[in-house]
Amino acid sequence: MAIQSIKVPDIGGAEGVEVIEISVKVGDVVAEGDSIVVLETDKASMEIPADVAGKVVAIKINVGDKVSQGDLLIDVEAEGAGAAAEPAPVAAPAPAAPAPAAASAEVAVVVPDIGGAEGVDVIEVNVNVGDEVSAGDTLIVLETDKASMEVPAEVAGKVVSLAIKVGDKVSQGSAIGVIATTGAAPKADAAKAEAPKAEAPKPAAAPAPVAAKVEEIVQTGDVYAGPAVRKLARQLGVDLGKVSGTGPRGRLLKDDVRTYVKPIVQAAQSGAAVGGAGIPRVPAVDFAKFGEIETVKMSKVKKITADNMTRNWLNIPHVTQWDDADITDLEAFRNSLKAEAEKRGSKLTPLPFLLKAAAAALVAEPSFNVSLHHDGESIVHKKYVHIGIAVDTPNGLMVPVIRNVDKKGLWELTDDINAIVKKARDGKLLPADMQGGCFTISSLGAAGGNGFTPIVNAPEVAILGVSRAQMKPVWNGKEFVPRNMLPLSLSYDHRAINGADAGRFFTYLTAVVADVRRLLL
Ligand code: CAO
Repeated sequence: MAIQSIKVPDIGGAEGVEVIEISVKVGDVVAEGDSIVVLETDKASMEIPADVAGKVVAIKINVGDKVSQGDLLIDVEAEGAGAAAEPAPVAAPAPAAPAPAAASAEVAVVVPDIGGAEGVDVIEVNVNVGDEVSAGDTLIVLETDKASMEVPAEVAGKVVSLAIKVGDKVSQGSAIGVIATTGAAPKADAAKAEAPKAEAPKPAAAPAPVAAKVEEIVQTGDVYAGPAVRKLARQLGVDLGKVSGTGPRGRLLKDDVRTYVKPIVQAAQSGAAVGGAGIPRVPAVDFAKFGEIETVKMSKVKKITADNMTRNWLNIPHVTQWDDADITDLEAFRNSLKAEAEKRGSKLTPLPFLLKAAAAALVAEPSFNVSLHHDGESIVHKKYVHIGIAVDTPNGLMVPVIRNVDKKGLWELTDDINAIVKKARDGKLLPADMQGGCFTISSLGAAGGNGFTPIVNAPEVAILGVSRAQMKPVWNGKEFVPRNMLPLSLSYDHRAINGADAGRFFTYLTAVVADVRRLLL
């Protein structure tokens, strides 16, 4: 049998990236290219595909683990290997030297009798592969509508694989994982214990499972939560009455407590004036009282965007200025390039023109190409011009960054935009694709609207909002003439930028948009 390990591939240098999903179980057969694990950073999620086909024999990570390039993910028995003719291998080959004193055995751990409940949610996995556990330690926590159940380890030893993850539904007998015992073998027969198979042993080889510890989920006042959640809240000093529940029927989950606590801790650590924590929460409302509803889980990207927006809105003193840029001539130029764009196999929208104009304005007004240093005492001036573009994707809003915009032509920028937007919409952006921006453009032009207040994307200090261009009557000193006017809104961080700088930057930018020949000056 050829066991091959699948490891974390090159993920663009990202370190300590969170495992948010394990898409396979022990026993699954995967084809090359099948997604096995999903990793997620603050900015992107990445599906890691199997680079070898075969049967999954061990899972080396857990949801919530942090991994980097080269870390082990799963072991597979490669396809075509393990033919019947091959002898069954043993975990430890017969040693030439005297056998070690302690016998070891691998024990399959299964869900014990849980009172006949079926398809019960796994709400916690309390151990990782490689952990040493003592008999009685809680391995997993299950929760039904009525009760939560802690499933303890029946033997002491090392967790060698896990066949379960948070969110799985299990019933009595479902596999939890495998524990390699050391010292005295468990109740299973000794012969088996001395020559255990490397594969997960049959549940029958395991000792009788111990009973789950069952505790009722109780409703006290407005709080609907299980004991594990109450215990966590007690440990953290959280008043559960202030936490919104996202579980079935509004049940409070551990993640709800963590989501509540995280911004308070972050604000305290950053020394910021308790960023939003002092603001009363919006009270929970039972919308079902008023009519039919459907509650849908937010994607991780959406949750992160919500956190970032709140953080940026509360921490940055925003000022927004509005202006209309005359794009009549720009549009004429763009239309004259349409055939050429088609020949190149691309489409030329106003966006690359806006990127060029913003880059020129950042060079002309370097007070915009800065970030506030986290020491609160200095300003970082950037000598490069990288600009982020807000992209609407099925997962939520992503802001990939186009590099060296000041040095690129319209066609190169068009190609860069097309490539990065596709990557964003395919969910393939790497953290590095979204880092290093100096400024952001958020274009809602195609969607419509006269104007909006974009939120600064910290640590950048300014962002340009683009609304829908429209023909408008414009006074030219003698008469009203029809001109194609593009509404722009510029939000900036008033700690870094003063109004006079902003006025100059905006005037420069709109002048370039109105007459792109200025880019040559
Ligand atoms: N006014 C009128 N029409 C506009 C326009 C504007 N300001 N901007 C673009 N258009 C037109 C384009 O020219 C194109 O029309 P044609 O096909 O006739 O040429 C059409 O609208 C569609 O453009 P597009 O959206 O495909 O391409 P884009 O380059 O303008 O934008 C992208 C690309 C990725 C920025 C955009 O698709 C997107 O995702 N925008 C959403 C950003 C967002 O959600 N921001 C909110 C952030 S909250 O602060």
